[in-house]
Amino acid sequence: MKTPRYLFPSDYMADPSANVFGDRLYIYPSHDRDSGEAFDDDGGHFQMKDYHVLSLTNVEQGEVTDHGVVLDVGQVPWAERQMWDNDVVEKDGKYYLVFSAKDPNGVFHLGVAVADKPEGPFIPQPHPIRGSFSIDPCVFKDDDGSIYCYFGGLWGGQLQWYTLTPAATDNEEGCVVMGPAADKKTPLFLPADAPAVPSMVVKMSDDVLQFAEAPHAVVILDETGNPMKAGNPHRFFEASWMHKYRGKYYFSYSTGDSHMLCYAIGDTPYGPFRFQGVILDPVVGWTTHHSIVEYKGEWYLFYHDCVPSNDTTWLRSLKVQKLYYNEDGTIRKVKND
Ligand code: FUB
Repeated sequence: MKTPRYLFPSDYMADPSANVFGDRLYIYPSHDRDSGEAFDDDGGHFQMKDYHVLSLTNVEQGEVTDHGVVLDVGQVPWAERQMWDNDVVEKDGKYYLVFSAKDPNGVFHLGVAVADKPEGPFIPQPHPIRGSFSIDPCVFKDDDGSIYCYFGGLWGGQLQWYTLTPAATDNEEGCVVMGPAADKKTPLFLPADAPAVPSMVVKMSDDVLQFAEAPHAVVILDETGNPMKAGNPHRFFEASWMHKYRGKYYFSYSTGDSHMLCYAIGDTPYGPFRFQGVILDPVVGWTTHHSIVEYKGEWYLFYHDCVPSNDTTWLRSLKVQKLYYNEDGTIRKVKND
């Protein structure tokens, strides 16, 4: 595969979460549409209403099956709008789609919908996950069967509304989230030397419907071994993804307003994670968002860009390119051309 492949030219989709179930590779994307909402820093132009599931057996060429609408916002009792990123995990033959959407008060939460098959249809729970907030869930199943959810996104993703216990920011074991800041006035731009707002990680309950604990901060250590600062262009912004390679935990993410995909490596699902580098340079379009998965012995980066929509930032197209590791386990930067 010398050049990236556009996976689904017939529709605009984004934020691909790729997972292998059985012998097929399934993609759980956001379904972009032109709602007429103007561009703003809160992502008000991303007014998605439903989810499709795509699947394939050959990443590099051949058919991509569209399984159609598998969940619509109108079916979700607690959600009103903006069906953003989602991901799916399997447990005991059931498939759990964890997704982000806004409630009627304009607050993002995470919800769960359950199916008997990876291609759905997914039946939503009546309420969001208790204590959930923000966006961009990635559900990761570890080798011992434990399931973790990584989530969070800045600005329109509202993560900056939630405050951490002071002890937590310098505690490598993570922290407890205190709940929404009362005034929701946390500035979008923190002082450069303030601690970066971290992604969150939380173990899921045995039934995969709730958090089993309070979320912890995903601490990313910079090149000096200290937690990343808010002014670092490689700091976390959104689009958490977790994968495992040779027994190590690879936390990858978007840097948002500096438009890169970066990664950091840790020894446990909770981290801390040491920053390693850039996986993908900025693409056409404001957002960048991805997943990394092994399929049939090859590793792939699934992502999106806005080339087909002539840089219309809310109309994104799914792409895939091969991903390679160096001998020391670091990832080679992926070429987007
Ligand atoms: O698709 C809406 C939002 O755009 C996602 O939640 C972010 O990660 C960004 O890709």
